[in-house]
Amino acid sequence: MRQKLESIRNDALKEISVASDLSQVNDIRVKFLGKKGELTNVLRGMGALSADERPVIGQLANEVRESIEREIEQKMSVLREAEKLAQLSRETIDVTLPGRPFQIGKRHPLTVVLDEIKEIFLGLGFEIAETPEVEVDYYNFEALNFPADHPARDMQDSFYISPGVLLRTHTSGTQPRVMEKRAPYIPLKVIGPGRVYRRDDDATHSPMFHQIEGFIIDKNISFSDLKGTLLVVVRQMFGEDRQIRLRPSFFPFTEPSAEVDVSCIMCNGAGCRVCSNTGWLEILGAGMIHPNVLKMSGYDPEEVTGFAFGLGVERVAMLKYGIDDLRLLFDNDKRFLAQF
Ligand code: FA5
Repeated sequence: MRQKLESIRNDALKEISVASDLSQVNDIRVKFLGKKGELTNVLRGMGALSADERPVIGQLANEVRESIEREIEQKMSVLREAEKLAQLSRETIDVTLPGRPFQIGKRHPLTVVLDEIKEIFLGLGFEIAETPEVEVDYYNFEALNFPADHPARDMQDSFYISPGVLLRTHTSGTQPRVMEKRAPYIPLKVIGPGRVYRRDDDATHSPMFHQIEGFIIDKNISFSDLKGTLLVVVRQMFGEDRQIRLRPSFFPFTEPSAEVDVSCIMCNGAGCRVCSNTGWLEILGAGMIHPNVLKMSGYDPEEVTGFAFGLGVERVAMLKYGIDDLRLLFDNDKRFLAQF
């Protein structure tokens, strides 16, 4: 048995030394050390040995196994190294190939439009206020002269977080929030940009959209100040040949109130898909701040007056870039977004 073990060792080491690739070495491992391998077979016969011989032969068998395993490991690492070197010599690098271009990101078209509008108002001396998107009933409705159960609340049917707390339906809450902090300071000239939420969903209405609230409070502010300011802003935004049109409307927090349209930039008023063949696109609601609203937030309507407006940012982007479905702005298709 001793001889048998020695000859297994010699045969295995000889075969390992001439093996030329990893799969051959693996076959050798199976042949000698595997479940049905030669060494394993010899060990199975150990039961027949005497009690004296068994530990001696057992120790020798372990030595033989260890020396074969060691040799296999060494050979494998030599072969792996050789394979790596061979692969490196096969691979050549062509340093004259052009590099991969980096993709440079861009601002979202809505961010571009928002920044542009903010810039125009900052130039006119407005300050920017930030107010919360999750709003309490008081600032979204009550302080804007919408008492509980007022039917005008239905037009903005909304997403409630809990009773009395909702995702704001417009940015008009900026008015009472800023006024009650600053009253009786004049002149107050503020814009409040941000996201708003409504139960709407079609080509020109999204459930989440952006508005920019704007308002001025001072002595002797009149409706013509509102009209003049809006005309200046629209012309800076869309070009000097744009016209605006004011249509009578109703908001509980302004009196009188108006919806404001801009002559369509795509067809110059002739009628097209973007403006639904009317020649005009509604971009904002506006009016003179209602005396109740001024009073509730600490201003004296006998002393001061003010105007306010709420501009739809997506509508401005549609008009500026000729987009006929506002939902494209939120689909996150890079082929669409990369155009702006
Ligand atoms: C308001 O939200 C008023 N808070 C505006 C206002 C402010 C009036 C201050 C008076 C004084 P309105 O619901 O009309 O008004 O919305 C204003 C603008 O937001 C619209 O002209 C339109 O451009 C845009 N808008 C309204 N709903 C959506 C919608 N679902 N998706 C995209 N834009 C919308």
